[in-house]
Amino acid sequence: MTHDIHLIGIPMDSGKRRRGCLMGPDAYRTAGLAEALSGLGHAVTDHGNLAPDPVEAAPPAPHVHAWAETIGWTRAIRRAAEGTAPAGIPVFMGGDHALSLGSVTGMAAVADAEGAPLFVLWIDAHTDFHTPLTSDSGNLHGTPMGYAAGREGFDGFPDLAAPIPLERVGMIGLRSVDPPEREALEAGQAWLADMRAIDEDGIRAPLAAFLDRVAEAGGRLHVSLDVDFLDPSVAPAVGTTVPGGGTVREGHLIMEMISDSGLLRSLDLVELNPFLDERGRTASLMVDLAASLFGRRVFDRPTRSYTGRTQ
Ligand code: EXY
Ligand code: MN
Ligand code: MN
Ligand code: MN
Repeated sequence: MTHDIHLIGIPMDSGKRRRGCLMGPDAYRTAGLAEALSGLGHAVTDHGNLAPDPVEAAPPAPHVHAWAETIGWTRAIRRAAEGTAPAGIPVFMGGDHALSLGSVTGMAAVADAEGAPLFVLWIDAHTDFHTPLTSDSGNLHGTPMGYAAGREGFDGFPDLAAPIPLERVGMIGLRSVDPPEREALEAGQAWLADMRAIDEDGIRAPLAAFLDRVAEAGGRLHVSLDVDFLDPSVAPAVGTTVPGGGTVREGHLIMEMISDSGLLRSLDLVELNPFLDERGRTASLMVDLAASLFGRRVFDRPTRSYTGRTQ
């Protein structure tokens, strides 16, 4: 199946203090993302790069970094999501993970209008479930899922038409979760697969159960892929590396299973910092993973239903 894919460049660096993600969109272009996807038969449109809306706003606490700039980005990204998603599958090329403040909430509004509940698969070492007031770092790239799920503390950000309930959130690759995030998540219904779960059960069985939940609900899936899901040995170009991450093959299996499910609605590619890369190897790996998500295969496999049986 081919899609109309809309590449949206988001050179956003306001989610943290270390700079470099602003070069991300052009790194994906240089690594051939559009060509990889059009080579699979998809119609690919590159919409160029967004810029943040001008915003004046005081942060809720002095340690919170780039509050007004991040609100400005969130508004612009939501508009872009709502403007392009009806025509196909948006790919939000980051830029840091604070871009999901706009992409996830924009896609939730689009999915609401389409009558298909949006689920989110957060592929990340981190849960990014802080609020500005629970975050010690004050880096807003650690908060997008907190905002999208409707947590308090984001006054000044766009109102949420539809917060995403935790039973519609899956997180995989977790291995660096702060106490306030763990307390807030442990009580809820999110599907959480930390690296211990992957060590013990692999990718397939747990992910199939989550995809089954999406399919049974008639939902659609927003995939948010953070470079730091991957082990730093294979993906060094990210500012928040955490040892003990996913392998290249685990990354591809996740992408191929989502692709086989037919549930994909939108994609974030986030936290790539080309300044930290080695001859573009991380950018190229992210492009390869996106190609698996959009149908690249070695051989076609028998389609598996997500009740775990092979047809
Ligand atoms: N939880 C830590 C913080 O809030 O500062 C680290 C967050 C890293 C966020 C990156 C995007 O995944
Ligand atoms: Mn900054
Ligand atoms: Mn993240
Ligand atoms: Mn992360």
